Amino acid sequence: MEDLLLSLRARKTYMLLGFSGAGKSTLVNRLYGKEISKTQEVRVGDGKGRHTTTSRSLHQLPSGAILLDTPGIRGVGMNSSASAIAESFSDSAVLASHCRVHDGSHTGEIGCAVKRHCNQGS
Ligand SMILES: Nc1nc2c(ncn2[C@@H]2O[C@H](COP(=O)(O)OP(=O)(O)O)[C@@H](O)[C@H]2O)c(=O)[nH]1
Ligand SMILES: [Mg+2]
Ligand SMILES: [Zn+2]
Repeated sequence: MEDLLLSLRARKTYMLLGFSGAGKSTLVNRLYGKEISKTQEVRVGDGKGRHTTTSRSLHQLPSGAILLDTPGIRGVGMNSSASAIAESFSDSAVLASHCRVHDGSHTGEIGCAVKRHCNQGS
């Protein structure tokens, strides 16, 4: 815990990511030195977390480092709206507007600007 605390720099924000019940909020509390984020026993039966943390929350440690506690993830999917995806990946959306095929899959069409950019590795 001491090594972890020392590695967290003031004015930097660190995000805790992990499955529900992994111990993210417990870690926030330990680092802070008191109970500032609610934790919850994992469910008896399947041992999964209960999603006690339902929203993201920012906690500033006495050292000035900032922790972002998040609700656990049970899975990751692309279930947001098309506009939300376009917003999140706006760089790709701009590139896609330069593709020769306008409603392509960007997986290998001739003249695909997205693919070209990815292949450049930048
Ligand atoms: N055995 C063990 N239990 C832990 C550890 N860290 C957290 N827990 C327990 O795991 C449960 C879920 O912790 P919580 O911090 O709420 O998980 P979160 O959903 O990732 O925020 C609680 O009952 C904690 O007391 C750990 O390092 N070891
Ligand atoms: Mg939590
Ligand atoms: Zn394309």
